[in-house]
Amino acid sequence: MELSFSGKDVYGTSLRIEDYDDDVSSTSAFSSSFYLKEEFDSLKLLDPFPDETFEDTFTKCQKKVFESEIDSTSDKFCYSSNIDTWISQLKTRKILSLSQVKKLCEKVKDILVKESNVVELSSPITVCGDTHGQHYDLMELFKIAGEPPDVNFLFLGDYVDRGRYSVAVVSLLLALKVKYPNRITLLRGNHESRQTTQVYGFYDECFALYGDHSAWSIFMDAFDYLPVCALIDNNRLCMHGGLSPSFSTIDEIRALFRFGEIPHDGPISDIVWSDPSDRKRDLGFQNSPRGAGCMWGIDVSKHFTEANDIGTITRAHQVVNEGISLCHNRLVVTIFSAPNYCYRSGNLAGYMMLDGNKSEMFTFEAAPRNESSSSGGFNLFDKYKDFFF
Ligand SMILES: [Mn+2]
Repeated sequence: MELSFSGKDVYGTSLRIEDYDDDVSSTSAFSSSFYLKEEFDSLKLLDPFPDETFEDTFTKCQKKVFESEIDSTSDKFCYSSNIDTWISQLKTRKILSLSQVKKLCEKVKDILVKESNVVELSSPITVCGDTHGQHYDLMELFKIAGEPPDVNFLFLGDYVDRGRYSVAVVSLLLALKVKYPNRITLLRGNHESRQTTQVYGFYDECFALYGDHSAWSIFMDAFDYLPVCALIDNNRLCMHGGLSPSFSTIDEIRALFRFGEIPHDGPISDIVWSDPSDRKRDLGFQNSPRGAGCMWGIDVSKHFTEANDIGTITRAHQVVNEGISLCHNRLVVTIFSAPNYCYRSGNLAGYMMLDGNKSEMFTFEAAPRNESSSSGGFNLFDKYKDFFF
């Protein structure tokens, strides 16, 4: 369904503060109930230890590089020939081996370390919110919106936790980043952190698929390098959560030190955790019911956009029924790209296409999942039932 950004104000009042289980203080109940037996009965995941064909190719390729004593250019070629294979296998939820994850994350870190805290981007670009391990829905998004390198993408964080395929989702997005570093930008969400992933599923999924915590640890090290904001056409500031009393200019965000685990409080924590309040009496900054980040009022949005000479603040982090929602007199846009969040919320997913002054909003429904017909896989529940109970 296509919706016009400049049409009637159908979104104005639809923001729900209902990322209900994101509150760090009320955590573990959801995580354990998520892996109910009945939910797992039909769940099949593909072989977590795929054959090493790609690995062999990679090693051969590396050997060739050493033999010919040509390093940088051949190394680039070597990566690119493997990354294509990785991308196509990840599109079918066939995950990488541990050594491949290691190589992927090393390469990702090389790219991310060079990115600013606030990545400068230009339209045309498609902006997406939370994906949360919903691999079928991410593939649906790419089917509808196109995919890199044909379309430029900005993802606003929260790739892992909650959904059943966090490893496949984040591996695919990281692989696309390696293949097309200038066509896809990945920001950090509050779930790209050690603390959150240990509660909401990604740690458990890594442990189940790789047999220990090493893959999780490698992903976490890579997440430490993700940038926290993007600025599109010098006009649209994008981040996962929102604003903070700790900064009032974009330059102040640029000057932060972002590398490392997300701190419990302060500017980086607020950028990934905060929410706008659409209650008129909530002015300034308020405490957040999430127990992290803060809530900011319409006055803060007005002042921040004027002071920084930008049009809007675009963020994700909250479930919105319609996939996209506007608040604060259209100064703040919330995008959420996980349809039927957690396979039970019934929400539409949204994404936004920007091209110069033109911006269009799109929504889509959850894609059908063919888990029972997955071939060549194994049943995670059978293999790991003792682990989950
Ligand atoms: Mn979030």
